[in-house]
Amino acid sequence: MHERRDIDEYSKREQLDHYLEDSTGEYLTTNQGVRVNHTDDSLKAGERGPTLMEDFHFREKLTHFDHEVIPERVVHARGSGAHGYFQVYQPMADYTMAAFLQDPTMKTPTFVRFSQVVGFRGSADTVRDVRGFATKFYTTDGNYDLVGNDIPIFFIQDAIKFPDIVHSIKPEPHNEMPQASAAHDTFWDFVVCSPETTAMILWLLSDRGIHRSYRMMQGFGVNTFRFINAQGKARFVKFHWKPMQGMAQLVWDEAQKLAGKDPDYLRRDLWTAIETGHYPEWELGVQMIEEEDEFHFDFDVLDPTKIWPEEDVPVMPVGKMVLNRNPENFFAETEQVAFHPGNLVPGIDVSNDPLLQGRLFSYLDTQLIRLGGPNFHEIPINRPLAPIHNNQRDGYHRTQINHGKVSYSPNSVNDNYPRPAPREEHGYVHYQEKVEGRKVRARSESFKDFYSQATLFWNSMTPPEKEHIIKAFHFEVGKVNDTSIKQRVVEQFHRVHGELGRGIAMGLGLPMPEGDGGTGVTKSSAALSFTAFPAQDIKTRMIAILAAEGVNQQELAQVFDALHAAGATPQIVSMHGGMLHSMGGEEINVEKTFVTTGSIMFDAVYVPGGPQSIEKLKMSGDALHFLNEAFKHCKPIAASGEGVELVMATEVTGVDLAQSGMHDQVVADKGVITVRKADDLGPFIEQFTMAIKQHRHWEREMKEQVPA
Ligand code: HDD
Repeated sequence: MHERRDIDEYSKREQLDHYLEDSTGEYLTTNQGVRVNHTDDSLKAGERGPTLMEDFHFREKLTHFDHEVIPERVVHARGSGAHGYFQVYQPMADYTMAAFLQDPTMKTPTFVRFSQVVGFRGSADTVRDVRGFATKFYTTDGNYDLVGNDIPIFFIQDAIKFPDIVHSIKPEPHNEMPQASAAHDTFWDFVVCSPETTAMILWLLSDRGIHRSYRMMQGFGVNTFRFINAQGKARFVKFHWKPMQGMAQLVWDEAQKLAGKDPDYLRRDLWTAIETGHYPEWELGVQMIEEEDEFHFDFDVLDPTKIWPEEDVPVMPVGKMVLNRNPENFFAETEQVAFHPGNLVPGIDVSNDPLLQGRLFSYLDTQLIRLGGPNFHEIPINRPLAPIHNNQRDGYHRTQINHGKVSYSPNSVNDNYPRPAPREEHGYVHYQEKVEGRKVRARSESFKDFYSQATLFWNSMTPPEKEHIIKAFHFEVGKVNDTSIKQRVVEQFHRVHGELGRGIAMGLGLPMPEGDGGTGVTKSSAALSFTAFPAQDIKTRMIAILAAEGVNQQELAQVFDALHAAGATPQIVSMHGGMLHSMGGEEINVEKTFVTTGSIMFDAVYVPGGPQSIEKLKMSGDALHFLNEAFKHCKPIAASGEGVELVMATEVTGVDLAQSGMHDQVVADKGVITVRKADDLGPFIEQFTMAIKQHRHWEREMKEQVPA
């Protein structure tokens, strides 16, 4: 009688492929399916006369066009999506009855949308921002959405303040400036008026605010949820996504330039990785706290501005997600996908986290305006693979054709179908938490420590990470016009740590804050630093190879092939497109020119030798700028043979280079790898590969003196 919830039935999200349209070999038609015989001119009264109302093809086409935009998301408007699947490592039945967390052989289809929070839909990818990481699991028990971010905490503790924080960070209402940026008065006014934002500001101003790739960032469910097992036992949980690609960041100067040169930088990166078969992967993990331990920590488990330090509550690995398919159509899938933290499946429930409670209202509500009515679950990307049966009917854009005359419950006409399902038939049963209290508009006292975890975060940063945070303050708060707000920022963050407060004051040219500052917290947590997630390989890293006519083909080919074999993407960059000729006359295809690219689009740069090529590159301001900029951005630079002379012609400073006469000795200093002459570039390539894996070489203390 009831449909079987068979795993195989669900193993392919491609079931929905019958919604795909392919016009190849087809005639052009109207939306009524009528073939059109001419489409380049409207129907007119005479060749030079007015267009006629009766031109149904013209009117239909224009009317559709006039209505083809929908409201963008009020937050997270800009984003990119990808399809994939999730597989659990081992049954999680002890903790949760969630069907997709039981069978290691089962692949649950997923769709992920990564996003920026603040900017409009057409804004740049690489702005400093929190990034959304929303995952829809099309499980056998219905859709489950994990709607998270790349930062594990939030700015505010209660959802009622969400419109306020968003209004403050969005462009200012009188002149709609600045776009996609927190660097303005209203945001920092909100910050100093709301000390609960303190810890999240540090995360945002750290390197986590400018990730190199969506593929190289962590994700977090942020709010506290519950796992419920079949016996009805509940535990508090927090969700983590760990990128198997390791983490990598941009530097601020680079992020700003990328916003101009390639505003689609993160979108392109994700798309290209999937197109080229480098499927990004994340490990799902959970932190769990027993209900009886709820009050045993120095943070409140319901407070979304707090992490659960991994040293206190370890992350248990749960399974792996692979993203392996790009959307067919951006609008149909990525734009129309609708997430909701309240899309829960049996085995997962919410907590009383007051931010989450408000979210449970907001997401459904926002889709009604954005997607134009209550039937957005019928849009293919939002449809569950589990069947839908209920008595909901009609409404805008209804596509389902319901059978029969029964649309109410209980009924006897249809033997009371569709019937509620008991728990053992996977009916969702809400966790029976005991709740009592007075109705109050109030904040729990246990939420009111706004500084200890900010200090914990600060303590956990390496010296370069601390420097980046302080410089980020100089930029963000340096753009604030109101001096009293700036002064209050200094004081607020002086309370986190004296070093931080003084560092901010120094760059802003403000009076030094009084006292030592700080909270006295000395604890740190290794998992909070970028260094906790090193890359294991150089796959998908973009490597520029600077070359001109007369390049040394042997050197170029050895390095190119080795990088390519390691999964990196080497690309020849030169002054003009088309073909180059090597010293030996071989033809070499130029992939990018100094006009179409820049060092900011690459993770590392290599200069092969060839006297003629190097003489030409030395005369090119673009080539010299390329290297200077890569150096300043702390990227690996490698040069062999005469290539070393190009590095010497730049302003690169404070590093040892291979001197002429050293021949096959490889010199590796602060990520600059050079060799003068070698038949076998193996050891050179090895050093270069290690430097690429490390990604940034912060130890270049002279980099500030290099123009870029
Ligand atoms: Fe939210 C979108 C993540 C707090 C209200 N949110 C949205 C998206 C993500 C998050 C990733 C984009 C989903 C997509 O790609 O379509 N939001 C978070 C996280 C939060 C958070 C991790 C803190 C734990 N959000 C939050 C609060 C509210 C909202 C407190 C309101 C009470 N969020 C929304 C929204 C959006 C949204 C207005 C805009 C578009 C949408 O929902 O579909 O409802």
